[in-house]
Amino acid sequence: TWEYAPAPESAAIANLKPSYRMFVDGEFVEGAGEPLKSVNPATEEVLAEVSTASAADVDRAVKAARRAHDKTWGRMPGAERAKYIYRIARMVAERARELAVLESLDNGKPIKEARDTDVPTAAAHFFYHAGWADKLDYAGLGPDPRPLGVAGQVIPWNFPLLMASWKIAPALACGNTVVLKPAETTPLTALVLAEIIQQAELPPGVVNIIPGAGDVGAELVNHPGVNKVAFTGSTEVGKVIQSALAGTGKKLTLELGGKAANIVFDDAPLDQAVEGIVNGIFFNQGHVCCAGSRLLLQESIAEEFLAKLHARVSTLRVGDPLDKNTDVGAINSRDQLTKIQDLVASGEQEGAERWSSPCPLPDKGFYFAPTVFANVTQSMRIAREEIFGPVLSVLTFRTPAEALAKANNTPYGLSAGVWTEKGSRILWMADRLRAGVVWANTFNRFDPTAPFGGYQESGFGREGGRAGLEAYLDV
Ligand code: TXE
Repeated sequence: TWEYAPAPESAAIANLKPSYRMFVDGEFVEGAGEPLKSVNPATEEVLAEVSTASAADVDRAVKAARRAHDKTWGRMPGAERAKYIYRIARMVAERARELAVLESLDNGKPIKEARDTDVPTAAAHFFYHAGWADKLDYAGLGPDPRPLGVAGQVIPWNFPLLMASWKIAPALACGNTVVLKPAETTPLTALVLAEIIQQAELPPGVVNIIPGAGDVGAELVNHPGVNKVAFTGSTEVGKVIQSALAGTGKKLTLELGGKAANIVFDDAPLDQAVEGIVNGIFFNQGHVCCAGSRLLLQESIAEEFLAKLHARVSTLRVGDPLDKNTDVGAINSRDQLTKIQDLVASGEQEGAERWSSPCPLPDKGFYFAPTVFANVTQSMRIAREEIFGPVLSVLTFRTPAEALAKANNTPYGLSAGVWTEKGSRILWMADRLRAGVVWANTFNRFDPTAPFGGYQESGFGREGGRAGLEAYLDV
């Protein structure tokens, strides 16, 4: 073990404040809910106190969003809305360093990922959707599409700023107004985004950001003034929301869990595939809904591939998220760490062969060593349940048909990966894999032009691309 003390200048770069307030009707205000403490998962120290919304605050936010929709944003020409959204995009890019450090502090993710993925992709979502605001007639939905009204959005903690941008940008481009609830463990960057939105001079009430726990999320999605709900989070909560909304006439999109298969055939360029498998499961500590958490190896290369994989995973540096050389940062919360530990224990009990990287771990903070399970069978919990941590379950197959059957043997269906030199095999597999995204000879590539979303219990509706606009428009 080793001591980890975050560099004192990081708090200054992140412009970290001792307390944060919620953003309602264009103002930062104190919520009447019990304040929450946002913790740095790398040190277990409190970063800031954050005010949360009461039921009355949720109501106020929804009413502000309604007024803004009816009086300003919903009536504004698309070209005008575009100017505001472009302004947000530029301001996110200008404050990239601050946002990246704050995200890394609040979430535990490696700074190089916050810097190279989260923040630039967040800005890209605003740039991309700003371009749509005056072109909605060309969205392919029919002439003169209309906004739905007030969107109630609930997001998770794995990509806090990116999820907020991913949700807010298309809603605004289509003329909707927004009430967004960030996750209770990672509210800070969403509140800086609120500051950007205020400085970009969007009319009051167009975007409202109300921190709180699941009860605030429930209050929001069930509020009768909300016309559309967009939720990203656990499949369990997604199902609760879907039942609660039945019969209300509200539109709903759900982006839920996953158990993606990353399938390596014997003709794949193995070293390249090792890199892709490592990225697929250890990126963001495996806190990724589309993580490649099941590795399917063709039997003839399984032994060689596992040896290469262990060697590569042993070189991953785990620790201080703010160190630019860190590959795997902190687990976002103690609860999530406990969930990972429980599932790993179940894998051992059920007879899978555990290998964990011998890397040293900091003695404070929530950390878990990158772990690979071999000899996994399809009935084990680690093959079926979403672990949402740096844990890979390895299964083997002999034929493409067997690979396909195993890959599809899951109630989820968010993503999959195929590694082979054979183009025809990629097409054959992609055609038959029940997953919203199939990556070929790469993994975890995100782009605002590409619709993202799941099959089956991974949810429904798409985010991003032209298809993503459908979730925010009526014709
Ligand atoms: O999720 P929750 P948790 C999976 C992952 C993880 C597990 C639990 O496997 O281990 O879920 O994570 C809000 N009505 N994913 O407990 O509870 C909550 O406040 C409305 C996969 O963090 O679903 C937060 O803002 N909202 C996933 C958000 O929902 C409610 C990302 C997500 O929290 C609510 C996150 C309710 N009744 C977890 N209850 C992915 N798809 O990427 C909670 N919330």
